[in-house]
Amino acid sequence: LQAEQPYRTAYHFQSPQNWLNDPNGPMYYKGVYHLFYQYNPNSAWFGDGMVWAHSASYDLINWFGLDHALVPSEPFDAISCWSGSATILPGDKPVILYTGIDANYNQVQNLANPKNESDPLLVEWVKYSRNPLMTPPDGVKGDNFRDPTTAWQGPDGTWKVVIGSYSNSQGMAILYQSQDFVHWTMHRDPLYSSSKTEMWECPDFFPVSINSTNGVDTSVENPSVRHVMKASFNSHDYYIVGTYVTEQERFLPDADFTGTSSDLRFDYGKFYASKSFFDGKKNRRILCAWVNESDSMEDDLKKGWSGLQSIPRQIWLDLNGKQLVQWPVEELNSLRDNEVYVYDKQLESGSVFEVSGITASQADIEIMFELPKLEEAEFIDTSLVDPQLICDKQDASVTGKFGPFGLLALATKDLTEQTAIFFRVFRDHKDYKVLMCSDQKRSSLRNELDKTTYGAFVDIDPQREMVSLRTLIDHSIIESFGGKGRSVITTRVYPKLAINDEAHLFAFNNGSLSVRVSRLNAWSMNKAQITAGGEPGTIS
Ligand code: DQQ
Repeated sequence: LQAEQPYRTAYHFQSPQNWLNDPNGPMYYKGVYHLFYQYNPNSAWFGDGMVWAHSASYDLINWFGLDHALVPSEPFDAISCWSGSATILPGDKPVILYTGIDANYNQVQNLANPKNESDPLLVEWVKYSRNPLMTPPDGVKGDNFRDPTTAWQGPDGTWKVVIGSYSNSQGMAILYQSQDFVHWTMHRDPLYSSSKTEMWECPDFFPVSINSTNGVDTSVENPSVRHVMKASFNSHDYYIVGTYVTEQERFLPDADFTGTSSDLRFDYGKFYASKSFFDGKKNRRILCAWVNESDSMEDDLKKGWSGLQSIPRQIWLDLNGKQLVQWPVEELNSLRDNEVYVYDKQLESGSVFEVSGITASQADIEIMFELPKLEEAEFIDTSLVDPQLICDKQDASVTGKFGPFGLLALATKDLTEQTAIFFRVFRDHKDYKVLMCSDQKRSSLRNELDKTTYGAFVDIDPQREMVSLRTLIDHSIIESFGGKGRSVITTRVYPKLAINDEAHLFAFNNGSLSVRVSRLNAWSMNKAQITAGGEPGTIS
């Protein structure tokens, strides 16, 4: 099958057929991880009739399918069951808040409870009879009111939840409060709003520890945490870090959204509608997201499927307090096999070397670069501020001084096909700037693919730290973590020739100065056991 379907992945979550998008209600409950997700049982395209498909896992990597958890059935979700979140209420009682598209195509918020709380698989869900709990308030259009977050509880016991919206030319998180999780009142002001943003989809609001990579549960509020507000719009997941003033129900970000390329994103490539949850098993916060296709809709019909889930990532606040850091969950390492490594290898200007001995279409690579004579780096052109534009203009074929150097993934032997994930290091006054790029221009001989270049600055000081990259390659998806997870770029590529056993992996340096690979470790990745919800064999 892999021969006929070279773009299917081996260790990313995907469905055997049809369309999937947003992760919904991820949670850890009684020893089991749950992933619900938006799924169209009828087509490889998005459409009416969206359901919450459901898979479960013991390790976030291998998944087994369960019956659909929520399907359109009632007036309050007659057209579709759209995105939402899970909250675990005191007494270990999980509940779901989700958006129903009602019979009039209005967006309303609904509650569902497990039929049997003692079942760790939470297979059956019962919709609350008095749904909907929230309907579009005055001034909010019926199609601008969706995607409830995980709720949190204030010190006085009040429950709070935010809903994504758009009103008065501002994207926003509308705040609702409740004493009993059933009767909800809208707060006077949104928890946060911004005129620099469009409609907010899938907001997420959660605390992060200021001095630990450990996660904290969503209701934690004390001086050792700060808060993150994330919103999905403009095809990306943007976030701001700030202080949550519980008594006033205000979120005070360190810096507002600006609507420019300097806004922080979880991922500077393809990664949308993400959702995080607190994993009480390992005291960490986990982030997962939908990664859509870059081929045409006709291709999706031909393939019969569309959409992947990212590898779940642990997420925490950088020690500098300015941004988040992400790293694939450690459980992914259990799929690593056949390690090959290279230590202390000089990469002269213009050199390319093949990393052989692994399945290059299904691999995990960690590489660290040392830059001798750092002071010889070229000065950055300060008129260029948008990293994505710099990466596009100065793509992998354009020689600089330090850079481009990095990896050529899913490449043919002769390099006609290649996806280049690379760095450039610039001087900026007395400091340095590290640019990370993912260049898809030569990723496939096929046309009619979206081959947009992606780029981001990586907040590391190359005087103190090596320039590092971890890249996960899985047939048609490449997830790259720069600077130990400070900037992440995910991309989708569809090589024509560099598929399966014909795919190769190289390290390269196309800069005029030589760089040193201090170390490279690469692994073939085994296939994960994944069955999606609603398939034959599903547990019901
Ligand atoms: N996808 C869902 C919506 C959400 C959007 C519908 C984000 O609830 O706003 O599938 O991708």
